[in-house]
Amino acid sequence: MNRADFPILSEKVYNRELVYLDNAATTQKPQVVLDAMMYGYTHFNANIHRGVHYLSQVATAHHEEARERVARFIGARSGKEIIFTKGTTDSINMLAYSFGEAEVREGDEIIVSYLEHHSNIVPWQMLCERKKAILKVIPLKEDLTIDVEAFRALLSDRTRLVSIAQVSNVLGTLNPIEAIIRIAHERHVPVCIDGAQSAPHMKIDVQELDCDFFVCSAHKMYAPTGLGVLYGKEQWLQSLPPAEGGGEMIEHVRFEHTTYNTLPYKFEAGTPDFIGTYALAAALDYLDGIGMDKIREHERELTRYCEEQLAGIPEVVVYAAGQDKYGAVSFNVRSERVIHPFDVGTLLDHQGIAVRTGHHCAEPLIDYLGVPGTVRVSFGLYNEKEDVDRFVEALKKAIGMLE
Ligand code: 7TS
Repeated sequence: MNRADFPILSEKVYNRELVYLDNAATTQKPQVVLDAMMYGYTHFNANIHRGVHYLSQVATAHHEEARERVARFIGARSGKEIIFTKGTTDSINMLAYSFGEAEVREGDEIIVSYLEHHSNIVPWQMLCERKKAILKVIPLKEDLTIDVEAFRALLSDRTRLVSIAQVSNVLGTLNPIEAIIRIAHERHVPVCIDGAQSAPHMKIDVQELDCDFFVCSAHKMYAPTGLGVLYGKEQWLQSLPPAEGGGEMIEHVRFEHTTYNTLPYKFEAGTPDFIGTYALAAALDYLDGIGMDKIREHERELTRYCEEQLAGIPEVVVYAAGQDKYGAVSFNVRSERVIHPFDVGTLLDHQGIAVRTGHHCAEPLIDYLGVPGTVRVSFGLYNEKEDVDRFVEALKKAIGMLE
């Protein structure tokens, strides 16, 4: 789908046509996004908000329009609820600091799940260390799905926040976040959704989900890198303290006392990536132009097809096999033993197939699977069945060489 819009996909690697199947790590950029970056630097590069001059006003207007564009894309009530950050990791760290300062005391509890990316574990661990709070972990069922009943039992009067991924970056599976949010809210516990792996693949509506916070990365959504979003319900963002100090986040600065800016600027210290936000808006226009539902169905179909093809190779073990997947499939090759995923990845790479191998920054889940890592193929909107065919053919060749 729309492959011709992505110039990098015509690159050759090792003199072969590139098959890019590492989209969960980062996505390639369509020409409209590359053009937006170039347009921004060519026509309105000037620092925003602080300038009276023409270029600064144009740059500010584009940046604020981009904020409204993001709000529409994820169904937020307004741009006041959209904080621009450096990415998902930065968003979660910012939230862990800000929420932690205001809401977490000694003996309180934060809940995450077993299959989180390190970005949704370590910032909470650091908070727990700082505050002498306790990190609790929702276990998985045998089929690697989230154990919702176990989650219900983990909630207590000391639970302050639940933070969980919508889609697993390793398994590609969709977590039951509607149930998690409903059950948490019955106990008046707020929920943060890590949307790094869902926002690129499906329509997001934070109001319908009723999550309290939602985070994602622009670079996984066909937009520039170094940019992300922290969505928070306005009443939460109003009450939480800023995580970082500096320019722009202030109202007045006196040595005796500083007062803070209004939302969303209270959380945005320093010069933001205002060219990146302009290009992000172009990426979101591009995605909506195709239609997020169409993208979701196209990628679901690709993962289904990929699993079908892998099922025909006896040495391949797919994780969470048979479950609906949103963009990613993880597997290993076993003959006498598990062949190290790095070896499989290297042999695929030499045939022009870009996949990711290792723990995918989710070591607890990989330990739970009892393997050194997995090989992960992950799809973007531009992938086609022919990419799967070329990958499967290359994998069969690799297995032949390794056995
Ligand atoms: N959360 C999830 C679920 C992710 O998949 C990732 C990145 C992050 C958070 C962190 O995002 P960042 O943009 O701040 O780095 N996941 C991956 C991956 O699976 N392979 O490379 C990066």
